[in-house]
Amino acid sequence: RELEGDLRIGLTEGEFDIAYQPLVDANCGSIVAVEALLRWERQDGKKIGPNEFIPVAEESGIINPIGLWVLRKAVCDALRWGNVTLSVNISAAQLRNPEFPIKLGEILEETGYPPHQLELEVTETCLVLDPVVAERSLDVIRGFGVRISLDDFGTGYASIGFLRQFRFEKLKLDRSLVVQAGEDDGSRAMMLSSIALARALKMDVTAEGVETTEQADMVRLAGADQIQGWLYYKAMPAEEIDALITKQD
Ligand code: G
Ligand code: G
Ligand code: MN
Ligand code: NA
Repeated sequence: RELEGDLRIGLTEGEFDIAYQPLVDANCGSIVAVEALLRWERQDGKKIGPNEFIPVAEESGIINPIGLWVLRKAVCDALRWGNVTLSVNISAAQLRNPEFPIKLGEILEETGYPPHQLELEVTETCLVLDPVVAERSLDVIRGFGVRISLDDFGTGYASIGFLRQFRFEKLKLDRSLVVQAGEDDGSRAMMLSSIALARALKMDVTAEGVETTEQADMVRLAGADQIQGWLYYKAMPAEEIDALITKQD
């Protein structure tokens, strides 16, 4: 309860910020996208991670204004980054909110951000709780030209039918699957067949949490389109992305 009140104060007092983690093209290594990752530093200097506060924000509903703040801020930052794709995490409570697609449309219109350069990351739990509402919202969002990616794939139970039903534009292979694929044959088979399936369904594939060159080689050979991980870049402030992209162009 206390954290919930602090989240409200944090939002009005400007305690939130966004760090961006680049995604690189698996073959040439250039930055093709960035993922927005929410950061919270309270007045007293204490940093609290999203894994801790997002669940509280979801339960209390304050994730809705926070999520819109993230979208607006990220889109404004990303306007400076040319044709780099912007990826934003969306939680279940946001997707269940019928206002969400309307607000998203307003943000796109007010900022003039190109919708096809925006990607929303959803997780399986976002969709299984209320698949009918979720699918309706996703249809509206896709109508704007925004892409949808399935985050954390390999950690849950997402079935083949599920992938077909929601026709995600991208699959993000979870770090745990990438790590395990380098360690045992069963996990490796899962990683290989997940990528093959995604590609057969015309989805883009990003491998997450790549920390070693061995993992990078493995997922590249398996057919991943993009790689995200500390081997290349950690999440960083917007100003550092400005500099990286200026250098790359
Ligand atoms: O980098 P990191 O520790 O920040 O992220 C931890 C988790 O928090 C990830 O699962 C990520 O998807 C989630 N997360 C980060 N930023 C946001 C956000 O803006 N909205 C939502 N809903 N989740 C986020
Ligand atoms: O759940 P989601 O994929 O949205 O969250 C991404 C999370 O993974 C963030 O917490 C981010 O900081 C973290 N992350 C990104 N790259 C790496 C990596 O190479 N290694 C580890 N351990 N974590 C990573
Ligand atoms: Mn994500
Ligand atoms: Na993930």
